[in-house]
Order: sequence, then C-alpha cells, then structure tokens
Amino acid sequence: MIRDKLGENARVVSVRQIGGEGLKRFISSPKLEVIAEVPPPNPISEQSTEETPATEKKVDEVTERATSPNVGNLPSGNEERALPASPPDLSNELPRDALQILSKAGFDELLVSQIKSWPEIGDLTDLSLADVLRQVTQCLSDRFKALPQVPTGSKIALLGSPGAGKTTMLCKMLAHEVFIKKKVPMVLKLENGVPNPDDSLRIFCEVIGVTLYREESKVPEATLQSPLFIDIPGISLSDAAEWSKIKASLASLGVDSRILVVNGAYDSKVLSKCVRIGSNLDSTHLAITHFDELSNASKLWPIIFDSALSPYCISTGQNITGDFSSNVLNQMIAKSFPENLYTQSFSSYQRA
Ligand SMILES: Nc1nc2c(ncn2[C@@H]2O[C@H](COP(=O)(O)OP(=O)(O)O)[C@@H](O)[C@H]2O)c(=O)[nH]1
Ligand SMILES: [Mg+2]
Repeated sequence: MIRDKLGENARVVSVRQIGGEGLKRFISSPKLEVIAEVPPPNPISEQSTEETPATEKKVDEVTERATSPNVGNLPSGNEERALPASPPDLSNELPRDALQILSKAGFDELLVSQIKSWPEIGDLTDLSLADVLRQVTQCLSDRFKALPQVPTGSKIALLGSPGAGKTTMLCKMLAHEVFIKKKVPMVLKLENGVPNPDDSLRIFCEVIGVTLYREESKVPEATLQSPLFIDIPGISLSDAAEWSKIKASLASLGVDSRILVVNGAYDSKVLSKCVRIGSNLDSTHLAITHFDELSNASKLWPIIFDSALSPYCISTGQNITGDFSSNVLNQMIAKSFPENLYTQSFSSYQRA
C-alpha cells in the first residue's frame, strides 16, 4: 500500500497501532501509524535501499504489537506519515460559495439550506472562511438563545421512543438531583398495560436512596425540593393509540414538565417524527442522547430549532453517574463544524 501511495522506492520505517481511549478501544476499528521513507531521487541511494532489506516491513504483516519506531533517526524531510490520509484542503475553493463549502465538508445540508434563508446571515460572498464560520456560529447562538428556557417543575416525565435513552437519562438526572442539587427525588414507573421492566433503574434507585413507586396512588405530594420523575414504557413511534393513553395518564398526574428524549444518532427524518409526537404530547423540554456516537452534530440544529422546546441537556455516554451536560449550546457548537475547517480557517487567519 505504501509503495502504491509513495512510489516504488518507498520503504516502511515503523508501524505502530494507535488506539482510542477507554472503552472506545474495543468498539472502534484499530488505526495504524505507518512511517515511511522516500529516498531522494538519485541512483546511489536507490542502490543502497536494495542492499538493506533487513529494515523493510510490509504493511499487511503488521500485527497489533508495536515495532519500536525510532523517528529521531530519520533523515529530516524524507519521512512521510501515511494512513490516515489528510483531509482535503478546502480553503483553496473560497470564495465561490462559502456555505456550499460547509456542506461539502460534512455540515448538514438541511441546515445549510435553512441558514441561506435566514435574513440575519447577511451576504457571505466575499468573506473568508474564518469570517463565514464566525457569522454562522453567531447566528446559531442567537437563534438558540431565542428558544424558551423554562425551568423544570415538580413533576417531570421522560418521553421518547424505545431505546432513546430515557431510563439512562433518568438515572443521570437522579444522580445529579441527589449529589449536586441535594434534593430528594422520587420515581414513578408507569406501566399503562405495557410492561416496563427495568431492574437497572430499581437497583440504581436503591443504591442512591431514591424511592421507586409503581402505583400513582401511593406517591406523596411532589415539590420542587422533592420532585417526582416519571419513567414511561417503550412505545413504538407508530403506536398512536398507546401514546394517547400516555398523554391521558400524564394529564391525570398533573405532569408539568415533559422532557422529550431523542437519540441523536437517529436519522433526521426519524428525529422529526419524534419531535412531532413529542409536541402532540405537550413536551416542554428536549434532551438529546447518544451524542458521543456522533462525529458531527450539525443535523441536530434544525431539530432543536423546529421543536421550539427548551433545550434541557445532552447525554454523552452510557455512564449513569456522569456523561451529561446541561450546556447544550456549547456541546452543539463544539461538535458542529468539521474539525479541519477550523484548522484551515485558523491558518488562513495567521496568513492574513
Ligand atoms: N453511547 C451512548 N449510549 C447510551 C446513551 N444513553 C443511553 N445509552 C444506551 O442506550 C441503550 C438504551 O437506553 P435506555 O435508557 O434503556 O433507553 P429507553 O428504552 O429509552 O429507556 C442502553 O444500552 C444505554 O446504555 C448515550 O448518551 N450514549
Ligand atoms: Mg426504559
């Protein structure tokens, strides 16, 4: 592979596996760092490479064991780092259509078309990539800040499709209520005829000293100091009849805060459907889970804006005592722009 990329005379100097951290190591595919040397184009050195076969290594023979890379000994200027290939340089293409460059670089197409229709975005034609990024970020932040920011009340239900991450989110919220806010939350597990088995929630409640109720008649009066959280069973997005039963139960319980929990890794169309169901159920807040699974979160902006719900929090992993951020704006900005765009616009600033 290296010879295909760098020419017949290239030779591999070292190969090393570079892994992700923690659990990521086990689920992400391994990456190899290959350091290759391309000798200067003169006949003498060509001869000498042939005489030193002992140092050659083939890429396909590489196993997970690292060979000892001694980069310091390489003649400077002759080494090439290959795999993974560097991202395409997009800065050359300016200033044809700066927003088009965003979509080319992985920014969500729907969002780009929405941004074009925003009057406050102004004329981007002659702006540098850095200025376009700044302007887009500013408009996204302004629109985000214009969304409602309603605090949660004393009765909070988590709504969403099965597997959205409701129960995990509930555990994170309970830990936050108990350990950070020093409150005394309670949990009601709704069944509504649909089984809602959840040993992990029961065990977690026991561990952190939260009472879990299964019958609404037994639940004491909820207050802001002792809020009631309601875990609902998994109901399919297409099961309108079951959802309307849930809506009736929430009304009879007097639930004032309804957090729509959506799995951020879902496709935009599914997410829009979740938001529609959420609005039928009078949702008030939006929580996004599986954020850690996304490499780019820009597709979530239209969902956040269209929902017109109070952004509540973002869940960034499976760890129920952490991996949770209520600073939705920061999380979204940090994961919206392809990283190489920032690097390129920064270097264009330095050149300017
Ligand atoms: N990677 C990741 N996994 C999550 C996140 N939130 C939940 N999960 C996982 O998604 C699965 C479904 O979560 P669960 O809370 O049972 O969903 P529910 O059916 O809506 O109650 C579980 O395996 C969770 O561990 C998250 O933010 N990131
Ligand atoms: Mg659940």
